[in-house]
Parts: sequence; C-alpha cells; structure tokens
Amino acid sequence: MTNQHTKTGFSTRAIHGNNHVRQPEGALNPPLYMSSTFTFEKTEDGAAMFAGERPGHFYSRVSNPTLLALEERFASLEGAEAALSFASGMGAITSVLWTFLSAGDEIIADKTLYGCTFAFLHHGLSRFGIKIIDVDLTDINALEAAISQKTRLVYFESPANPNMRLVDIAAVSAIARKHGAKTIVDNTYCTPYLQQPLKLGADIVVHSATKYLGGHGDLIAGMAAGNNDDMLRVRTEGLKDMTGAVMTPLTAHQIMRGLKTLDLRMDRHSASAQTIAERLEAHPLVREVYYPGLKSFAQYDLAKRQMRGPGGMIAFELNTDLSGASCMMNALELIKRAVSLGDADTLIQHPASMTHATYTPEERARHGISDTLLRLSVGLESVEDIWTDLEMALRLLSHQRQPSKAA
Ligand code: 3LM
Repeated sequence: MTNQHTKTGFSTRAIHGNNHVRQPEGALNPPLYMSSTFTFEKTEDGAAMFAGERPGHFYSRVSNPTLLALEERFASLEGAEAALSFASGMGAITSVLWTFLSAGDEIIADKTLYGCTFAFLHHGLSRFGIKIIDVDLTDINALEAAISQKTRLVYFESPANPNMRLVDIAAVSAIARKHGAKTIVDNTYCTPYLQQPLKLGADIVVHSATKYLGGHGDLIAGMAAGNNDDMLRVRTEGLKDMTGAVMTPLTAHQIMRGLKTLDLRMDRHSASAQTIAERLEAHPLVREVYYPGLKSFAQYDLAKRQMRGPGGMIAFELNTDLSGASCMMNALELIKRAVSLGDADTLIQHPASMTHATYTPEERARHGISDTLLRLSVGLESVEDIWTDLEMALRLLSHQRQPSKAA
C-alpha cells in the first residue's frame, strides 16, 4: 500500500482509508465481494498469479478485495506498511506465531497474557519443540538475562489482560532488536487510536478485532499489522497453509463500519472509565483499582508516555472474599456479566474462573492474576447510569457483610 495520504488525520483515515479510489458504481463503502474464488480469463493468468508473478485475487483464503480494503485502512491507522485480517484474535495470534517459529526456537512471553494466548503457548506450541520462556517484561534486566540467540520472538500485551500491567514497548523492542528477535504486541486493549506499538519500535501488532475495532459485540475477528515482508509471510504461510483462519467479507464490512467511529468511542470509553475508576478508588468497599489513568497506578508515567489515553478497561479488587465479589456481580442490573470487552455495553467478568481459567491456580498466583480480581469493560452508556448500577450493587454487598480492611 502507499502511504501518500498518511498526513491526513486519524479520523479521516478511519473513515476514508488511505487510498482515495472511487468505488465501483460510486458506492460510498467498498462492496462486499462474497466470492470464494475468482475466475481466470486465461489458464496462463492463473499460473502467473499462483507463481506470484501477477497481482490479483484468485481464492479468498489468500486474499479478497473487501478484506483488502479493510487491511489497507487498518495498516494506515497502525502506521504499518501492511495489515492482514483473520477469523478471530486467536486466528491472528496463532497465524503469526506459527509463521515465525520452528522446533528448537525460543519465544519470550510476558508473564501476564490473555488466557487462550497463554494456553496456545503452553499447551499448544510447547508440544512442537518450541520453548516458551515466561519473563516479567516490566523488568528489563530479566529480559536481558533471558534473551538468547535462540530467541526468535518477544511477545506481550500492554495493558495486559486482565490485570492492566504495562510493558515499556520502546525499551523491550530495542533489546529484542539488538538480539535479532522480533517484538509482537497485542494491542487489543488500546487500538491504534490510543497506542501505536510499531512507532515505538515493535515489529508486529496483533488484535482481537472482536473488541473495540468492531465495537458492538456482534462479531469475532482478528487483525495483524507490520512490514510488507512479514505480512506477506504470514499471509502465505501461517494464514494460508497453517491455520486457514480467514475473515469473511461481511465481517470486514462490519469492522470498517466500526472503524469510522473508533476515535469517538475510545475517547468516550476512556472518559467514562476514568470517572468510574476514580469513584471506585474512593469507595470504602474497594481495596484496589488498577487503571492507567489513576495517579495511584504504579506505571502512571509509562502510561502517559506510550498511550494517548487510559482506555476503557478497569481491573479492581473488593474488600471482601470471592463470594462477596460474586454477590456484587449478581446484583448488577445494567452492567452485564459476560466475557469479552470493548463493546458499547458495559461488561463485567471474573478472570480467575472465566477468561483466565486456562491457568491453574498456582500459575495464576505466579503470573500475577489474583483470584479476587474483577474486570470491568466500561461501555458507552451514560456514565451516571453505569455508576448508579455499581454503587447499588456495592451498597447491597455492604448490607450483607461487614467490610474488613484486612480481608
Ligand atoms: C476476553 N479476550 O474476554 P478472539 N487478545 C486479547 C484478548 O482479550 C482476546 C484475544 C486476544 C476475551 C475473550 S474469553 C473466552 C473472551 C488481549 C480475547 C482473542 O479470538 O477474537 O476472542 O481474541 O478477555
């Protein structure tokens, strides 16, 4: 793709893409090419496309014009040369990792990861002669000590799901690069509007597009972005031949619709989450709040440095035990008890028994995922209504049990 229009603002590119081509029939939006295959005018044309000697679409597991429209748009938002779309976030992560790892290689992964990513590394890749090394990537010395000639990839989320730990993207990427390893960042929590890891030195970003990029809780999808060579390798190896985790054109259309309001939604998610986090922090029944917009957040300075805004995700612990926490969750009326995040609807879940149940209790303890942690994805409803619901559930809890600061 060409980057000739990258001088236009984020919102303009999210709406129009980079490439101001008139669509067929003058349609405002790119058409849906609901076609698995594409015909060849002549036999020789097909041979030339398969040999990579001629551009064009021939089969939608490899490329499709509707997906290409999304990929070009998304690449420009991440500041990347190229992007790729996938059937799910896990489809993106597995396709990228399968492409760059072989038996005998090592991958360094941060100690806090989304549950299924953790399972893919520890229960999946580890069965194929790939060594997974868990490192606390907030500790640069630990990374220096663990990285070796065998390290192909350094992988992390920032903020991490579910406990909001941040990783210094520029510092980690610089060390990885010095040792010839690629840095891969899961940018799901931020989206390119709040954080652009490639500009900070990372090589590849991956996303669950199911979350903020789609934004309405009605699709499952993934994205990746990086340089042309890396994305071509992922397209032709990991995606085409190893996972086949291809996005459907209808989903690409829904994500392009989501992208048009991404900046507006992220600003609103951030502003509402900031209000909710401050009020939770001041509430006597709340023991701890982990939110990058709070001055009390341990990595507040890093958040200011690498994120445009604090985002819509809050992790917190109540001043009660697990049954108290579940009582509070059960009392909520507006806020829905559900996994996933980044939707217009506010969602709450309990990571230890839901998204991070792929870890054993010992692993959760080792990896910094507390069993009493709750995770709130602050949606786009009126913020006072979100708070009223939380306050009501906390009030019910305080009537049921006496809070104890030592709990
Ligand atoms: C969740 N997360 O509730 P999909 N990377 C990150 C993620 O949070 C996720 C993925 C990748 C949740 C899903 S849990 C059963 C529901 C940081 C997903 C994977 O394949 O699109 O779900 O993305 O935390």
